[in-house]
Amino acid sequence: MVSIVPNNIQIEDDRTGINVETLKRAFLDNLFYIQAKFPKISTKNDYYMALAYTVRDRLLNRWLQTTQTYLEKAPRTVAYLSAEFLMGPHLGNNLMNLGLYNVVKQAMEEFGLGLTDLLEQEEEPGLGNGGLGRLAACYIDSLATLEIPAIGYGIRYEYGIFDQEIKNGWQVEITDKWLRYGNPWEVPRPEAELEVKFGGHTENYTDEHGRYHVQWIPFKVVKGVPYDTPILGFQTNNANTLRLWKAEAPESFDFEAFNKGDYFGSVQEKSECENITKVLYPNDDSYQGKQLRLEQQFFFVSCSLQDMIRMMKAQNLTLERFHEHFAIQLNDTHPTIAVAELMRLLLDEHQFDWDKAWNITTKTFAYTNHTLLPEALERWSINMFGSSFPRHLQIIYEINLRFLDEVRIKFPDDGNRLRRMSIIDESGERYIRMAHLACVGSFAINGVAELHSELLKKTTLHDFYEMYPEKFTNVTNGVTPRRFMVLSNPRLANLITKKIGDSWVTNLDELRKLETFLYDSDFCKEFHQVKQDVKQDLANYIRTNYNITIDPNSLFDIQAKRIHEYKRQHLNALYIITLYNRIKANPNLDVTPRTFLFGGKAAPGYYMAKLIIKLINSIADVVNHDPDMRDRLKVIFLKDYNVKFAQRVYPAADLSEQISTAGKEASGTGNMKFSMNGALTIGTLDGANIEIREVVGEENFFLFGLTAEEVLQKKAAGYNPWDYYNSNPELKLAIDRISSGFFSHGDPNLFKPLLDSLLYRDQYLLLADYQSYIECQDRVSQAYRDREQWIRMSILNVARIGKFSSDRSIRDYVQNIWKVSALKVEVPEYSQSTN
Ligand code: NBY
Repeated sequence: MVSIVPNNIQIEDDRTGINVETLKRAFLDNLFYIQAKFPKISTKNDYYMALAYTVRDRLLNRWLQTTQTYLEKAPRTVAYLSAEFLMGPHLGNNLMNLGLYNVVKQAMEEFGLGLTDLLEQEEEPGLGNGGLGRLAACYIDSLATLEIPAIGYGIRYEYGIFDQEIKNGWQVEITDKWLRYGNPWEVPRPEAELEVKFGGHTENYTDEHGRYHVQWIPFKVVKGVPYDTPILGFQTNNANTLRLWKAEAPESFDFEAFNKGDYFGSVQEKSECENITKVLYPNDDSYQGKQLRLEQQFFFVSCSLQDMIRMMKAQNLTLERFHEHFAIQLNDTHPTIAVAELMRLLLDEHQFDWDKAWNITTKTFAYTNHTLLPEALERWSINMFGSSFPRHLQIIYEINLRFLDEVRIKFPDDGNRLRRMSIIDESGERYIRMAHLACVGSFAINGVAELHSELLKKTTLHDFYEMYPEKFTNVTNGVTPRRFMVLSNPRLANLITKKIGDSWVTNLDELRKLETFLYDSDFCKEFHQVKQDVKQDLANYIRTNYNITIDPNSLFDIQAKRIHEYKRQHLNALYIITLYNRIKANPNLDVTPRTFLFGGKAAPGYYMAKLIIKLINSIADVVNHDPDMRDRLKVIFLKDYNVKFAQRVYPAADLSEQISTAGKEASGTGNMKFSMNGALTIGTLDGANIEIREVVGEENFFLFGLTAEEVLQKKAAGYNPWDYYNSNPELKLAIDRISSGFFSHGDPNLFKPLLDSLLYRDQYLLLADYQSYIECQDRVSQAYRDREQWIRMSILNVARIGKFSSDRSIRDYVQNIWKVSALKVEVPEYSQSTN
């Protein structure tokens, strides 16, 4: 291999050197030449930027070597297509992965700068909503760490998920201007731009061989410009690429319009093109049929597929082998229009015949489902879809025609089945069912936890399971222990490493070795001390930012996730009110002091979720100001929960709230992050909770509530929430306290919609699960009093959580779905040579 590092110029020290003196010089150099500042006039952000560039320089050699290696060896490559990548801050992660954390910390200290302060400066790229986007980020980390050739393809939203403020207890959304101060981690590649078509019509023609073709004549063309971010694995040389697409107008001016004097018209057209990647839709687990959203999906999918085809050409590979070269994972149905777009590219632009194109397509895609909630399944109205993508509509019709023929042969005389399975929903206004297209167009279909994958086969995708049983599989989610243990909880990581060495970081099952120390009282003390110190850190943060003092000796009970009725933050709220009522009734009651912490954003259009936030803040207001509650109960809603803040929160939890209605949470991933950091879980038998309980041991997990099956039975039997309200005095009192206006300055109407929903529908069975939850919470309070036993339970959670490393998930995908191999990147040593 030819070295791509110029060896005739002396770049070693300034750009790649890693001793303290070199790092300091490089930092000052970047401050001067990139930020154009000298220390005296530098802001914190200038220092952050100078450091970010210093670190980026030290990534580039690995990144370019990786790119070159992949280009030369042309290995089978994973393309992870996701409308969301919720990466979190890059600087700390890159320092850790490069092994430069400590030396850089020292270098900064010698300038009188605190590294933690600089890390705080980074505005995280919030290019995702919640679990689904963060999962993509964890998988990108594991792919690089496992040295798997992979590309993450997505959208470079100019505005990511909104920033949340709380005003008078209500959520207020602020636009996320994450690019305001520039993004040092991305490299724009305007030379690699591509064109994407929209709208218009199709025309048929016959070529010189008498073959029939279709041509798409678009109404408009938009340019896609890739922005690349290196994703370095943990202590490897492999740095994969996250390639995010930005939409731009084809030319900066429409000269024709300009010449006609329509200056504003031409500028407007430009801004309409750029609208496509302007903003992330802030809904999680519910979709809205917005045309711009569909255009976002097609835009990034088309760019990505064209990019893959272009790469194969550059490597002199024939497109006949597309499916051998790429395994494309569809992260939910959001990129599923890729099935039709790959067909179009092969048919119309590369003259494949249908069967050949379909064979390639269906050997390329694999589909991950993330939800069973019917309101979250994407469907696009035929009219809307056809107006933006007339050619794709034809292709989808043809796919459906052939598919239904197949169904007819396998299941003769079953008209209902045909109607149920059709890619086109014809029951009223006609819709395209994207999950059906994904199932038909993919060779593998997976859910994200065992229960979820089983329920998919039994319910939502039952017909597809009967049609294609061999396509179905499960890959239980996982999370990266690098970001969520090593980086976010260095105290715990150091203690673990001191005991069992450091190989657990890439082989998380090794945490099992901690079980040997379960009755080692010194270890238990140290483990407890780590938790106390981390809780103290969070308490300090809360005192500084909220002016509320919380006691690190109280039980930190945390529910941090998007706000949704099925996640049941309001069930947690009902328990707080119950405790409050008990103490009011008996001020001398001996209670285990608790601090209830909530964090999470509500979709801006989701009224009920916003009302839940208001309820929590209203309860907090009353509880925190009631002298009877002092030193016993505190309630805090932490605003603007994001990845950066999550890294502070997981380490400090004693108790993790995973209380969704059984059968509704596909997996959950926060549950894993809490448990990894030694929190015990109070949870239902839902999503990955079941598997977490299985591995940590049922005696180390607080279980309550109905099972998924019981939930269905109860509903079928005619569930009536009033029965629970009328027969449970504590529940009645809690609800009555809200409806009386006790938490709303006497206003009985404020929370009425929420209470009506509970009493008249209660589709998530809060009232049915209330008693079981209360009793379980009381057991938690008891258990926390025996601190030594609690610590052992906590240690066992950490020791047995190995299964939930995203490395394991990625190995599952690699072996069972993608069939790709690792390719180690070699980086020639050059930093000593000066010839
Ligand atoms: O994906 C979540 C699931 O709720 C959770 O159980 C699972 O652990 C996680 C990872 O598999 N789903 C999720 O986060 N979904 C979204 O964020 C989302 C975003 C957009 C849309 C739908 C869902 N949309 O239709 O626009």
